[in-house]
Amino acid sequence: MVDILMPTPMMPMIAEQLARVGTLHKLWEAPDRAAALADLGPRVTAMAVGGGHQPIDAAFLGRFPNLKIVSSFGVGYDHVDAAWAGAHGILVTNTPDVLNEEVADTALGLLLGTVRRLPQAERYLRAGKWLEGAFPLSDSLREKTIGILGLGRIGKAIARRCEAFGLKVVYHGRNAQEDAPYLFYPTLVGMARAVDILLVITPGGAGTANMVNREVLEALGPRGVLINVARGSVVDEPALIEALKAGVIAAAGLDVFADEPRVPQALIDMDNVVLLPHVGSASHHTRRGMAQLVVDNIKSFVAGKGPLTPVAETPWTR
Ligand code: NAP
Ligand code: 8YV
Repeated sequence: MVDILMPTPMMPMIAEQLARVGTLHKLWEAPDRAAALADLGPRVTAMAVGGGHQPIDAAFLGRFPNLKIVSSFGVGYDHVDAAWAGAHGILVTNTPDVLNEEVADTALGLLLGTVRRLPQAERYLRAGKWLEGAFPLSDSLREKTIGILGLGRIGKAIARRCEAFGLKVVYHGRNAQEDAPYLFYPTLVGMARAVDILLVITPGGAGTANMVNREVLEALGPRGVLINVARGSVVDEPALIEALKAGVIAAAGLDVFADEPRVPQALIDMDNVVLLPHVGSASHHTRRGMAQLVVDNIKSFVAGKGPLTPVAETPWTR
């Protein structure tokens, strides 16, 4: 039997199924964490990790000399040091594709909510203010251009929805994509200058840290709207707060933050932002699909068939 470690709680269906694949160790239930780690360290060959806030870094991974696979919940895996894992022969898997449409739906909901000020309008009604007069007119999606930073699997699902809403779609990434029917901007600042809405859906991590900085926000301009459904780390959060306060941009819709679940009070206090608690993929349907993929990666690996969805840093040759 393989020994499988789960460092933090995950969806019950993951634990139930993994307990049938091998001996499952729930680290958070151990009365003495240090003793449990010392005991399990050499035995653990597989690990299932949440997309949460505990970093699965080199210091942690280094405690498991026989670890072969880390199956991570979520498509983004910036909480896992996949480069270190790859260099030490450990596979990392994530949960791509099964969440594309859900996250794209959330992104469009956040976009509409932010531009049309729907949460603010709802608060207005609940506060009884409609009796005193109509809610003020809002900005509109009509005749607008949206720039997508990160035209990947989810970015493309968002782009298709934006087209249906009549938006003009353009994009920026490290590479122009020949088969994408949208205008490519080779620089982020150049794209920000040209669009009304900047929507961020890249991976997090060092490669994208603080990409959306003061210069980009200034280029987006005083009528510009920022939507971030990627990672908080992609946006310079203090610069964003300053930009929103000073009218450098008009509004922001944020599903992700630099230090989740802590959200700066300055953002909570602002009326020109819409804030969501990282719910991009958070439906029963989609979370079940992601959970199943976490299990299936480990099952497939244990059965000698290799991982189903290895990340780029830990390629697998069948
Ligand atoms: P993906 O298919 O790998 O797409 C990522 C895109 O980002 C690619 O188009 C890539 O294009 C671009 N990119 C990567 N590094 C870049 C850089 N340094 N500068 C500019 N562009 C860069 O990933 P996905 O499946 O669409 O997921 C994207 C991310 O969304 C995840 O990693 C996660 O962080 C986030 N996410 C958030 C939620 C949520 O709940 N809010 C849910 C799911 C995912 P190039 O290679 O051409 O640069
Ligand atoms: C998850 C996400 O909510 O897949 C991702 O990258 O951000 C979300 O779908 C998160 O990973 C789980 O906490």
